[in-house]
Amino acid sequence: MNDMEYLKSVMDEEQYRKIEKINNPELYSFLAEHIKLLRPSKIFVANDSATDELYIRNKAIVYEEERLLKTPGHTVHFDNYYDQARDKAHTYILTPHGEKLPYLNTMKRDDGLREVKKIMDGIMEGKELFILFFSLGPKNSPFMVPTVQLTDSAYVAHSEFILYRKAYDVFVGNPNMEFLKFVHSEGEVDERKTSKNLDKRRIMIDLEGNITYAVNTQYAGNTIGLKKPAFRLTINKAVKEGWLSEHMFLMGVNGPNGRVTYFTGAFPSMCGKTSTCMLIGERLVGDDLSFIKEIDGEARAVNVENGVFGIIQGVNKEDDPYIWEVLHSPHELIFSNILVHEGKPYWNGMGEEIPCEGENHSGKWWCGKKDAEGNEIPPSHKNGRFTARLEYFPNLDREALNAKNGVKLSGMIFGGRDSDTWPPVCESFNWQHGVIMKGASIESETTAATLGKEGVRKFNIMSILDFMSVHLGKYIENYLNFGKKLKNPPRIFAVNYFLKDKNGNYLNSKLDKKIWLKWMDLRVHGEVDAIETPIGYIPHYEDLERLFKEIFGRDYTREEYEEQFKIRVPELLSKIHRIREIYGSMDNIPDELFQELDAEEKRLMEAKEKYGEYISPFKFLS
Ligand code: SPV
Ligand code: MN
Repeated sequence: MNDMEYLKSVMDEEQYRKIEKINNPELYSFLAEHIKLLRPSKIFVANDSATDELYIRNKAIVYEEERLLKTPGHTVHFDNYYDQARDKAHTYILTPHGEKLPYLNTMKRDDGLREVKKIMDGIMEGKELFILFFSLGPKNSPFMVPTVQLTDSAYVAHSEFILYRKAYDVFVGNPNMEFLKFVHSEGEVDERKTSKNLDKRRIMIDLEGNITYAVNTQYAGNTIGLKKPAFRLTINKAVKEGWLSEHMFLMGVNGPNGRVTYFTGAFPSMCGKTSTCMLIGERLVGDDLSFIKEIDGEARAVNVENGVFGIIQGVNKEDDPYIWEVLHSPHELIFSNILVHEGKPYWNGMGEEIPCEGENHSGKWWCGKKDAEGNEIPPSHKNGRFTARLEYFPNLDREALNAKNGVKLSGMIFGGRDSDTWPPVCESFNWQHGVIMKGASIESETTAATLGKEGVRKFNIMSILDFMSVHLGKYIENYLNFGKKLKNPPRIFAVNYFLKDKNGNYLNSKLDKKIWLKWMDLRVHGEVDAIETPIGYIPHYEDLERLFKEIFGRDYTREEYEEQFKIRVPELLSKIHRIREIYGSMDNIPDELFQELDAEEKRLMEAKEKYGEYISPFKFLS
């Protein structure tokens, strides 16, 4: 039996006809191989029709992976109590001979495929398999990466319809097209319909086959193939093809006279990524993943996705008016791992009274309930989330989201949680300096929200380390080469929202990031000068004073400025030593990286000689 005959034998007529229309032998063999492995009892192929999408939505309810909430269109999904985040320990990049990558698990390709296929053998018996077609990036654009997802989870399928652009039509119109492949099974579920065999949870990334596998898990960061599994594949693809696949938001900053200037931003989690791209009065394009390509000598950027899988903890009416509105309107929305009481969702830090009973990620919940380890269970999980289409956001820049050639990228922003080293905003001298000293040097302090000790600095290059499926040296080299293709590369900025004084109080308010963005916009357009320091350009006091006055109507004192923007030489030097040590322990790191570190160290030493260890920005004016 050939692949088509086999597919015909396992699908009903209507589903088979949808597959037959595509006429892509690679798709047929991928489907045949995996259907033989998974052995689903039923198969549904979704095209781009509203009917097929509704079929999936209904199945999420029928299979009890989601439950209806009171507000029309809203549902809730729960993951297993111990399946609430990406499982780094059980995620493996498959390499031909098990070659190591720093910071990530790797496994020999053959061994990894054998292991995961053994776990997945017959795993869909009694279940329905959904076959789905989407595009990463805008359809029929230079950015488009077509994808196929196989999953037995209607929740995963439903989430993808919210988060990505439907692309069955692209497959039908383009036989022999290359595509990425994602295979997921939630495995056996318990009475709450959550994945049960977490000890056999695996996420395998097969770079060579352009396939990812996820099994015995439901948490979206593991299972939604198009999100983080695909990201490991596209980082590799981008490095091979000379473009950038990044863990970055994409936003437009409104400037004078209706001007819009686009920026991407990379921040480790809990460091202000969402709050920056959702800033009141600015334009949202994407909150998590960007593709950046050179087109006609310009850097152009798109949002990889079409929706938001956002953290819900702490979302309240005052600080997050746009998200709040999305969460309180009757349209399609999935809440996950929040508290439900009488059909209403509640979450930690929502600014409203939370009832002392209901159902959450631990099952039936009451105030003071403890888990098996004796830890008190909060009303919602700290990684509880919402899944929503971007089109619902009042701050969406619709045109930018749908632009086939993307938007012109004028600036890239890098930031981490840093209590004592970087100033609030600083512009690099040039592309190479920015790539190395800002992006490749990101460190972030651990918070109470992560396991382990608080305040420990963790290296996180471009905030992409969890997904770094290629050698770091290759990744950096690709970045440096990318800049060389551009007539006028994006400016690179570093921000730090978390500077503290000696008493541990934050030096900036949460809102100040808006001022830094407006300053970046002015810099991009050559409308303000800046002060040259050993680490890059920082704002003049007078420009910030004016911006604080214009935007917040408040005084910004010389003392505040001086304290925030002083150059902290000892901390900056220690950082250079740490970063040098990290890269020094790896092979094949480009020389340019060490040259930039040495040059910055030298500039800092000279400044220290001249002005001392903690240097007022005013000193650099003379
Ligand atoms: C992140 O952790 O960076 C996220 C959420 O965007 S997840 O989908 O889990 O990766
Ligand atoms: Mn992310």
